[in-house]
Amino acid sequence: MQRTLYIRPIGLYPAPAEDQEGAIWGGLPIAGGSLAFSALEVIERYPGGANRRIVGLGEFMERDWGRHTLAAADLFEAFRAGRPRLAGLALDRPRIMGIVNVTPDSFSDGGRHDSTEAAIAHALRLEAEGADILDIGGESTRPGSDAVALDEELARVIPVIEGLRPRTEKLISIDTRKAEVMRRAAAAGADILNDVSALTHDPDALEVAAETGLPVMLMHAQGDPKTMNDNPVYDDVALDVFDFLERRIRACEAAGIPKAKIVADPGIGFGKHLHHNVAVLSQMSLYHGLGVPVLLGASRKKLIGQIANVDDPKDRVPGSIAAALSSIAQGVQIIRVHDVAATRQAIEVWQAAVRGSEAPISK
Ligand code: 7PJ
Repeated sequence: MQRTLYIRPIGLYPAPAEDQEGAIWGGLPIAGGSLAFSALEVIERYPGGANRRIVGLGEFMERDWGRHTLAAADLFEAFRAGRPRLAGLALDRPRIMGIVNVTPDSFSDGGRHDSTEAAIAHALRLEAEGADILDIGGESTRPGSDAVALDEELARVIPVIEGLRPRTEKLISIDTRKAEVMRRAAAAGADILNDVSALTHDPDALEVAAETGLPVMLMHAQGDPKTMNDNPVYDDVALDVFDFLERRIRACEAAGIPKAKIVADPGIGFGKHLHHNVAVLSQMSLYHGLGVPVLLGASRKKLIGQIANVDDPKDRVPGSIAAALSSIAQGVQIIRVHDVAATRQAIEVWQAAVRGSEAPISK
């Protein structure tokens, strides 16, 4: 089935407390969060293109949407509905996922034990800086990178999860495309499975993920990391990504993973040119129509360097924060970052400024 109607909430502003009950005409809280939307971009897709127009919330509610009536009602309900907790974590405010890379190039070259200890120490530092989720990854999936063998990936990440588990109550996610790594990470105490292939890379991943009973983060990518940015092609990137994620959510549900345990991520930098990345970034609120929490991972990525002309990823922190804040302003619930302290500071000040209240979002 090819979707022909898409809706993107726009005009988001802090929801006044009394609006949370549903003052329809003035604006609706998005996904039960702290931002309300007052207008919608209605996108009608046809072969080879799409019409986009903006309608106020009142007009949207009153209008007869004809053959789109069911789709419009479904999408609207997806925007409106609150999101259940994810592995116990409330998603009514922005959450930070801190990146812990356990790859040989990322930590000391003093051998396996040293790199395990360094990764654990790094994760605990990110926790102290305010991360809500610690994302452990042993396979670099950066553009152009080679695949990592199963034994090597297990040897990198399992000792880190085992060592970290008794030392933190924060959520631990495992960033992997391999079913066996998922299984072993779950046994070692991981709380969430994060797969940049949306459980498509490993033929066993869907079944194994369902067996673990853990929540899954499904990311869109076009192609394999090695070659994905050579020649990505889309009809309309933001909508194609929506369709892919919708299909993968359905596949998960069919395999026994309920929607309440799914997070969707449009996959910035994965099989996307700069213009694709900015098209997705500028339309992040579209993905709330999937009816699940939305995740952004743009931290230090190439698009930041391309936009602002910054070569060294370590120098891309300010641009990464700008991307994070623009997504949070579109109601995105989880931001995956390297620089937790800086991102957290930015989010707290941004929130105080938009809400006119200095109460921290923390805890
Ligand atoms: C992402 C990821 C992302 C999710 C990586 C890097 C490349 N997982 N794993 N989303 N990126 N969910 O961090 O630059 O964007 S690895």
